[in-house]
Amino acid sequence: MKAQYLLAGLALVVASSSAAAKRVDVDSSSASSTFPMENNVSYDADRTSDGRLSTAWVEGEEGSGLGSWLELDLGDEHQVRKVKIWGGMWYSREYWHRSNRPKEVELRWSDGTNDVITLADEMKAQEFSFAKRTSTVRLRIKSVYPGSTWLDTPISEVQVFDGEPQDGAVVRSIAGSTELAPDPDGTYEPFNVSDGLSDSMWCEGNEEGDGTGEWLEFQFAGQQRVNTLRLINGIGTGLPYWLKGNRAVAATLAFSDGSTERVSIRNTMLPQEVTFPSHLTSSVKVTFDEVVVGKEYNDLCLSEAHFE
Ligand SMILES: [Ca+2]
Ligand SMILES: [Ca+2]
Repeated sequence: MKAQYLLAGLALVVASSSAAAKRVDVDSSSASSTFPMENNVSYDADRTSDGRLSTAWVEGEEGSGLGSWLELDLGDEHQVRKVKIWGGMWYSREYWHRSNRPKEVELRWSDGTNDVITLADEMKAQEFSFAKRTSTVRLRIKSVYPGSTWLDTPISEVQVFDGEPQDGAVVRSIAGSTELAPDPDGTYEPFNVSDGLSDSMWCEGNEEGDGTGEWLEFQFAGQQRVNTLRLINGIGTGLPYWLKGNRAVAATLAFSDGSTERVSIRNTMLPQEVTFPSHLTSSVKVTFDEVVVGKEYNDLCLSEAHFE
């Protein structure tokens, strides 16, 4: 949140890569080893399914931890279609470069078969498609891209999807009126409101103003009936950051038939549900009409937004 640039005047579109797929809740996680807790920061296996990029599992072996594994227990068997991985230490761009990043990873399924994937050495979420019936997903590190400072290999987050229809409206793309330029902490693109992570966010990048009048437009895969917007208002990283950014307290929802609804949004960091009369629509444009100004960054941010 250091530099502010207006990236584009009107619309920045980031397309969703996925068809309808439902995220599977991880029941429990385990690992071959874990880096010991330091300064009250845990590197346990369950940090890879806590919905936060700023936390990670780190193996606790000597050296690069080749052969170390992380296992996600899905509880029941699922038809797994996709695994999405945030490899390396996503706490910040600097830490990502200083730590190892996994390169080749063997995915072992509960029937004992496995697939080997190769991650690119890029700080972006990477998705891999499968058609596998399994109750567990074990990720075993076979090779790494070496970090510039630390030898250990972290994985920050893993999401598993099955073939069931997802809850809520299937989003094809999200456009924003403006977007804050990437900085050492990451990107602020519109699609960050749709990734299931509380500490990734869209922030408007208009140097003028507090975010009033800025908008996000959600394009759905066909017509969807919606009456609820689930959201995390502001910077969801944690209370100190949340207090620094601007939050929305009122918005106008415009639907594809031209009708609109005005809604109030609570000024809270907790996940909230905004309800409105039901509409059948192929898109919703959310224009933020009123904001509360934070203590430091004069930018409106939204961490999650899902229509149902
Ligand atoms: Ca995490
Ligand atoms: Ca997010």
